Amino acid sequence: MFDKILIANRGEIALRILRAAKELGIQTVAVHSTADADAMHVRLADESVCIGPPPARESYLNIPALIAACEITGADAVHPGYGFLSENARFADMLEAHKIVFIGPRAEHIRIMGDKIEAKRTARRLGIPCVPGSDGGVSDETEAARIARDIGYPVIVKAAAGGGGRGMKVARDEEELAHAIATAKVEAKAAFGDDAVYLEKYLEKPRHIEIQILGDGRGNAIHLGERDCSLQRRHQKVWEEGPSPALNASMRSEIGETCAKAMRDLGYLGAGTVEFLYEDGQFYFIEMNTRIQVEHPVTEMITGIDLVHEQIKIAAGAALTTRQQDVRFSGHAIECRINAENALTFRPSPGQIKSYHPPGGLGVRVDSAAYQGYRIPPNYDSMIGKLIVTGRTRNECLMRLRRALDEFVVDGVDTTLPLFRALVRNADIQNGAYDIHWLEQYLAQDPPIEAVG
Ligand code: MV4
Repeated sequence: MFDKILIANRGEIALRILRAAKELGIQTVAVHSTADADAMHVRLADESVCIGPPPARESYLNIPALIAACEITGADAVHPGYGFLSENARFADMLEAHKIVFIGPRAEHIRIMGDKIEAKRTARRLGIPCVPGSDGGVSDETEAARIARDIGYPVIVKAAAGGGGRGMKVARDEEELAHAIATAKVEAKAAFGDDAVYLEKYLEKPRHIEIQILGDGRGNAIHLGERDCSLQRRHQKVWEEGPSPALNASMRSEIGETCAKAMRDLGYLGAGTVEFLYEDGQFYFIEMNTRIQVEHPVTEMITGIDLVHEQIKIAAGAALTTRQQDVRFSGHAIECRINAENALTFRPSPGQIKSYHPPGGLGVRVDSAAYQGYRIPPNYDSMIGKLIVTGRTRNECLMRLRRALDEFVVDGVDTTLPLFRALVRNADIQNGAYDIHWLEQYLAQDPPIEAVG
C-alpha cells in the first residue's frame, strides 16, 4: 500500500480523497493555489504545498509544480480527483516516468476514451450498444450526406475531441447538415485544435443514464449499477439519482453485465463510468469517463462500497475483492449539487459564507469543504458541496430530501438550494418523469420556481 498520497485537486473532492486515505492509514499531502491557502482540504491534510497563483493553468494544472510537490514531500501516488488533470494521459505518463503512481486508469485507456471516435469504436468492438452513426470520422459533405440518409434525420455532428456537450450540432435535413459539419469543424478546431467530427442519429428525448464500473486490470471487473443524470442545465448536472426511475432490476443487470464484460476484455484498471443515452427501452453508448465522478456518492450510498477506497487499493496493485454476485443494491439515493449561484439565472455568486448549517440525521450526507466564514474564490467552479440523501424507497428519499433541504442554511452568497426546494415538490420529479431536456424547459417557464423555501 502507499505511504503517502498527494491530492491534486481542491474543494469537496480533495476532502473526499483525504478521508479515504486517512481511513486506509495513508499520509496525505494537499496542494493549493494562493487563492486556496485557507481551504479546508489544506487544513485537514498532514502536509501542504502551495503550487502557484490562482489561475488553474498555473497551479492545479501545473504538471511540473505537482511533480516537484511529490518529490519534496516523498508522495508515492497522486489522486487527481475529477476535472483538472484527472483525464490527462500525458500527466499519467509523466508520473509513471517519475515512479509515482497515478491513481486512475492506464494512460492508454485514458487516451482511447478521450478521443470520442476511438472510444465509440472500442465500445462497439467490446459489444456495448452504440448510437447508429458514422464508423469513425466524416471528412466531406457527400460522405456525410450518404451516411445521414442511411441512418435517417435528424442527425447530430459531434467533435472527436469534444465531450460533455461541447462542439455539437443538430441537423434536421441535408441542407442543415452541410452547415452543421462546417461550423462544427471550425468550432472544434478553435476549441480543441482538432477538427475531426463524427455523425450520429439524434435522439430527441433520451434520459442520461451512466453505469459505474470498477476493474483491477487483471481481468476482473464489476458494475455497481446506474445513476440517472438527466436533470442538467447547459451540460452541467444538477441532480443525480440511483436507481434510475426508468429501469428495473433485469434491465440494470443486463446493461451492467455488458459493461462489466467489456471492461474485463479491455483489462480496465480503476473506476470508470460508461455513459448512455436511454430512449424507448434501448441503451446507446455515447462516452466513457475514466475518473471518479462528482456524483459517485449516489452509487456508494446504494451499494455500501467506498469508491475512493477501491480506486486507491486497485492503484496499489490489489485485486478486486468484491464479486459481482456480492454487490447488493439497497434503497434509493439522490444527490443535489449545491452551487454558489443564483438559483434562477445560475450566475456565479462568489463571496464569504456568513452562516453555514448543513443538515444531518439518518440518511443524510453532505460532501463539502465549505465552512462558516469561508470565502469562495471566484477562480474556480462554483460547486460548494453536495447533499446526498438516501431512503429505503424513492419516496422516502424524496421526503427526507425535502426535510434536509429545509434545514440547510447557507447565508452570504446565493445558492442553488431554492431550486432544489422547488424540484423536490414538483410532480414530474416525484413521478420520475423527466428526460435530458426537462430542467431547461422547466426553467424557461414563467415563473419557473413555484415554491422557494
Ligand atoms: C446526443 C444527444 C442526442 N442524440 N447524442 C450532450 C453531452 C454529450 N456527452 C452527449 N450529448 C448528447 N448527445 C445523440 N446521438 C443529446 C445530447 C445531449 C445531452 C446528453 C446528456 C445529458 C444532457 C444532454 C443535453 C443536451 C444534449
